Amino acid sequence: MSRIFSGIQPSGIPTLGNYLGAIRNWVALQQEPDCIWCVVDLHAITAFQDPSVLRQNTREMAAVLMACGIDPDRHILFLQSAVRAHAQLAWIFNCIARLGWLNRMTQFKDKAGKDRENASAGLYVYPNLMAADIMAYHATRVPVGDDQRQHLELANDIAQKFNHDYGIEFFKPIEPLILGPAPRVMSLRDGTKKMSKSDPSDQSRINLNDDADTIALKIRRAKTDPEPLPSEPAGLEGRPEARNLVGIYAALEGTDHAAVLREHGGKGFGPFKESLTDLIVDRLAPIAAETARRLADPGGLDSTLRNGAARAAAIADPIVTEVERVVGFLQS
Ligand code: AQP
Repeated sequence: MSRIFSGIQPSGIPTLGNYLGAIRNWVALQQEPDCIWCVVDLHAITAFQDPSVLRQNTREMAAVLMACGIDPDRHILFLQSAVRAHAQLAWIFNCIARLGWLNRMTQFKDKAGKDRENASAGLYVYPNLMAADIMAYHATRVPVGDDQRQHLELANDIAQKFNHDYGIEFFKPIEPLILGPAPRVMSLRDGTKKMSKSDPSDQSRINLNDDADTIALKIRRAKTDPEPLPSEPAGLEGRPEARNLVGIYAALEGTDHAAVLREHGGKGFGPFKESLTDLIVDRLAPIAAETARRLADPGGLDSTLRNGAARAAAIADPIVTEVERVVGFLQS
């Protein structure tokens, strides 16, 4: 069976988008024998993080993942910065990837915004580090949200060029696993923008640790349009905010847009938002409670992560040492 790898940045409190687009799928994939889950703190510092906030968010992310059902005993859960192989392989990939490839990455354009000259060099080469994360483990299946598809295509370009340049079949193609009915959850303030944990507006997202009152307020304030909900999915065309709320409802209920609209079509947003709030609170409350329980034992949490890092390094170190030998480093 091919190995599964995925990561998440501790760049804030994980959102409903992270949950529906990634974490929930990771939990389902754990029936497979060999999964590696990584809290990617090296990626997080591509935008400045206050050190004490980063430490807090990193523990919180690990606690949330376990609260959602990530199993650090049967699989591996660890912090990216604790395994040096990621940064070592990323440097080699910086020398394989072409500037032209990186220039096409839409996430860089979105995140750098208008002030491109002021973005960190790390943000620009982020996809090379992501390729290293995966290939340091010879992982071939990567569950991600739809927004990461382009980065995985670039990872495959790097793998192919490495194999070609050194005349060796070392890296295998990577397959994105884009799963579930909500591969892209959008902002509550703008239905054309992805919901992000680092969005400056807290009102744009549902955080996995929001309490019931906060969730109710955010959903009540979520942007909508004046029309009632349509009775069929075709009626969501051109209505991104309505489509997003219906999509969230469908994903949490494990159904599709059509079924949600059969039940709620024709209603105004007021009653629909109340039902949606109840559903979100019902699904997230147990996660928030379990996260709090795990955070109350930071020593236990850190020891789980250290153990995960040792097991991850035992896989990655020999692979990266072999890459270094292939490129011609004398001591490898
Ligand atoms: N809105 C989303 N809908 C569906 N999936 C999403 N993911 C993120 N946002 C959504 C998926 O979550 C996984 C982890 O993402 P990440 O933390 O590594 O980076 P990201 O994609 O940049 O996530 P954020 O929340 O937007 O973080 P910031 O704000 O720090 O950039 C990925 O699989 C991603 O697809």
